[in-house]
Amino acid sequence: DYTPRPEHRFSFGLWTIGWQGVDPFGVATRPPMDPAYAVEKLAELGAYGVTFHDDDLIPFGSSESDRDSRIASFRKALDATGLVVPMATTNLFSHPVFKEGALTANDRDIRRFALKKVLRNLDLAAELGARTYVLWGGREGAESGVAKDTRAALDRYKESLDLLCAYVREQGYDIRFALEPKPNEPRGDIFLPTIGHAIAFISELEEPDRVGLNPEVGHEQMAGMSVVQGYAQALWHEKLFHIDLNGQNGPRYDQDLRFGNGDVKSAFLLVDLLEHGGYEGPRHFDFKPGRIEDESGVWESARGCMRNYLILAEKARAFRADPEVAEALAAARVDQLSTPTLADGESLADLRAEELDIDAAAARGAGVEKLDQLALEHLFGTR
Ligand code: GLT
Ligand code: MN
Ligand code: MN
Ligand code: MN
Repeated sequence: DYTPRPEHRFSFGLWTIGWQGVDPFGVATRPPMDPAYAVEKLAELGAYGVTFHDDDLIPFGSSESDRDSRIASFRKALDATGLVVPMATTNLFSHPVFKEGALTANDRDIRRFALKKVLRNLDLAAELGARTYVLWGGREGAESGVAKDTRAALDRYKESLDLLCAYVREQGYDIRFALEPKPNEPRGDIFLPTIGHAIAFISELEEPDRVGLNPEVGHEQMAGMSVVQGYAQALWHEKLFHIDLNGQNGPRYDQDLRFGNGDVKSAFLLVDLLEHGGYEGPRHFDFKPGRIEDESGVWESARGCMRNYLILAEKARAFRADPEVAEALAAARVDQLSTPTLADGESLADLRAEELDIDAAAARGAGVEKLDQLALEHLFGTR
């Protein structure tokens, strides 16, 4: 049975199910959704968590009293349903003030305002118990390289992260930051475009342990990257703090499809990695219910994200438990890769003294086709 339950730790952004369908060519196709209502519906569907941008909860420019009552209504829904807030983030991209950038805007006063906006929502995130704070730099980038000094922008990005890390430490908040890479859209070229760029950037920070990643499936695929290798490398660096699951069909605009739609095989291998590779965070969905749907389609697609995850998790388990798969894995020598190239106590001299039968080694087949076919058949449901 593929019924989502809180112990599966599925979470959704308020901006996902609440997306009204505004795109670059058309206006909203759905009415706004009250955050408290969204919380109730998500709990009903079996999710355990909800995440938000400051502006999802408190529209930009709200008065103090409006802010308080909106937070109170959200809290009330959380308390009533038991839903938690594992992650929060800042909207540093919608308002026109951020059109040229936020933490890396050329204008210093705008950078200071952006940082202040993050600080304010960070306090709320801590109050609501969030352990991860995401930074997606949607407007951090350029269309024309001529008007943006990339090295100075990275200095300012680092400065912001260093200040935020110090703030969190001084406040004693149990929060880590997660950078979300994306190659482009809305900017022509966004800074920290891939998992690899972001990991390299983190190593330059003052408190690198406090900063990791929130990679999104579709964003890596927009860049033509293997999302499975990307997530695996993030895990290897112990940087997979949080994830954005969704679907995408190759390099094109950011589709944010329901998880499972798009590249199904990658979704299968990704779930296998998450379930068996040591990822312990929430299974968070960042998708957009089709603009062509009404509210019932919104909940259908949210349910679909979770069901597809559970179905793929079961398929991954069955794949690994299949004796023929075990045989094919052995034939493909997959386990050999985990054996160090030089054994304990050996030296390079031992390796140099060895003679490889080059012709025999070159003639060996890899055995991958058989294994891959078994994987597909598990996926297709014929095994
Ligand atoms: C925005 C973006 C997402 C990010 C969110 C976090 S907001 O919808 O397209 O990929 O994860 O700021
Ligand atoms: Mn996306
Ligand atoms: Mn998005
Ligand atoms: Mn995302």
